[in-house]
Amino acid sequence: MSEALFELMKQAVIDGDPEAAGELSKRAVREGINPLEAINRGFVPGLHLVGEQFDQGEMFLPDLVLAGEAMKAATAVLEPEIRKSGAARQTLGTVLLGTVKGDIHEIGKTLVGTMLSATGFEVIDLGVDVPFEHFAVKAKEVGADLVGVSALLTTTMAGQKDVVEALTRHGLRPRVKVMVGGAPVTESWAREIGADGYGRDALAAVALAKSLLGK
Ligand code: B1M
Repeated sequence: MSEALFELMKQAVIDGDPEAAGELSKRAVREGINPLEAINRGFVPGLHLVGEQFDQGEMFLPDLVLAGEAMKAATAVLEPEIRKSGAARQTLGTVLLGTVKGDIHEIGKTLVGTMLSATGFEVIDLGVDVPFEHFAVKAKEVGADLVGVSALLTTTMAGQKDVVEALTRHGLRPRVKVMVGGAPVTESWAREIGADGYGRDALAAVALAKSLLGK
């Protein structure tokens, strides 16, 4: 039953159809399907397929844009449901989150933020294309415990290192922890740039944030 719905969700992203993606998300909510599962098993496989076809020159930038719009229409319905389901209400810590300079991919970063806030972290999302220094200035201003830096492009990953360095220059390390993530990012990259950890996906990011802050 859910499998058929997940297949329609995947297709809505491939078709770049925000209206269908939104409607299917509402249907998932009505049918009591776990919203994170709808994202991960329904919509994300569609994005992966679009990404692969774009890579192979079988789909083009407008397809990527529309697939992104469809995904955003889905998360606009599903992320508030994830937040509602958050059981923990005490603050586990303050997380500053953003996508690094030069990179405008926001879907994965926003999902990580939603999961963190549903778990009980206070999340301040700086958005996308965030200058390195801004992470440090803001971290100081809000008293962040953890800075999360997302990068989706091999060309912008290097910016995660710049953020670690900016935090060091501002005297915030090692007190303020750094978590990195995004499709091209790996555990060894995190180690190489002096970050405290790498989150493979939104669930792993929550587990990592908890362990880094000793929760
Ligand atoms: Co872009 N894009 N894109 N794109 N795009 C990729 C990333 C790409 C892999 C597609 C491909 O070629 N196969 C490729 C990168 C290649 C590379 O660098 N090796 C690519 C490219 C090339 C580009 C452009 C350069 C295209 C162009 O202009 N010629 C351009 C760059 C723009 C820029 O940033 N400067 C571009 C633009 C775009 C759109 C704007 C059209 C759109 C984004 C829309 C938006 O975000 N509002 C877009 C999209 C949609 C994609 C794909 C198809 C999907 C990304 C996504 O949302 N995934 C992507 C292909 C792919 O990833 N398979 C692709 C779903 C999301 C839930 O997963 O973001 O991986 P993800 O996040 C996961 C984990 O990575 C992790 O948890 C999340 C949830 O599980 N995670 C973290 C993420 N951040 C984390 C942070 C953490 C911890 C975990 O801690 C802080």
